[in-house]
Amino acid sequence: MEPSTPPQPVAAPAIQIDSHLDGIGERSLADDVLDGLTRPFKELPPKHFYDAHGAELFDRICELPEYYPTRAERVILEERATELAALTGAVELVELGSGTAAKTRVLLDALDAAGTLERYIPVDVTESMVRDCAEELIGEYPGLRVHGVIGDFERHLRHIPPAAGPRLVVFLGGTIGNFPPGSRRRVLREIAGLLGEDDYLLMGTDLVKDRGVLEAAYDDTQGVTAEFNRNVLRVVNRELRADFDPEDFDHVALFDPQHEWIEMRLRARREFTALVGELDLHVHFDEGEEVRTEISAKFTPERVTGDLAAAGMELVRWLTDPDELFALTLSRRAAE
Ligand code: AVJ
Repeated sequence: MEPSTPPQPVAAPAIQIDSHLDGIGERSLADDVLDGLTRPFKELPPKHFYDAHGAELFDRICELPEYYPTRAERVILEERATELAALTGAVELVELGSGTAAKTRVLLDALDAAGTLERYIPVDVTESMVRDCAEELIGEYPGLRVHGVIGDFERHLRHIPPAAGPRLVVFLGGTIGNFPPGSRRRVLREIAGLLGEDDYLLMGTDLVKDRGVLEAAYDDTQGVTAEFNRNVLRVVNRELRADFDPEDFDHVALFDPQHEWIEMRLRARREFTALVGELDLHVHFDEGEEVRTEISAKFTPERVTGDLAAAGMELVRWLTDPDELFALTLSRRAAE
């Protein structure tokens, strides 16, 4: 008989990454362009800003003197992470739209210091960012496991692995504000579906404030936001063989006080017709005609609690920075 070794326990790999993207992403751009650019009031959804160049421009936006949300949110995290770790006792952190996970480390540090941290679950459409960040994090936090989910948080939340213990789901940056009220509640309801009895949601929302401050944050003097806005046309040109000249458009950012949201638009400087090759579609613009490219909702405490309640969640903590520019809310599923 062969000498046999006793069965060894197989160590779970530190990094696991599952991809749920299957080329449907490109189809969604084609659908969005066909729908959005043939409407009487043209519109493109903001998710198409973020190719590699767009992600880089967004990182530059976060450093701009006018763009306060990133800094304000970081201040709140730095001040409250220890308290959040103690309160949630989370063993795992699920992050929706993780990107480079820059602010996440503040929370990981606090959970690590509390001795509960076991697993980080980043959910993002950009696989390279999730991979790079997973490699870095397992080096920084010995024993941490990273389970990346490559997908779109509007479509792939059901692929998030089941909780291994109390979990904290984080949705930072104010991205929830990119959804108009109806879809916002739908997204929140889906997120609520990820929460068990012992789980919490930590969500960032930008707050209603002086119009000048808001508009400056979306129309910086260096023109970085304008380039970010025009980048959606470069994405459409490349992915759908279109011939837009981004320089044919002015960047517009306006606060709509009735809806309490910022609207970004691209305004045609002249009349022209563009061709979207992949769709065999001619798109006509009059001089001065606009495409809405983003709404970014600004919240009051009432609106946040109302939206959470409509999605079956209740507020546990309202956390804000000293200047009350931005809020982080900790919430959980409401008792039935
Ligand atoms: C990443 C969606 C939160 O709405 O403030 C920044 C994107 N747009 N400047 C925001 C953005 C213009 C940003 N979010």
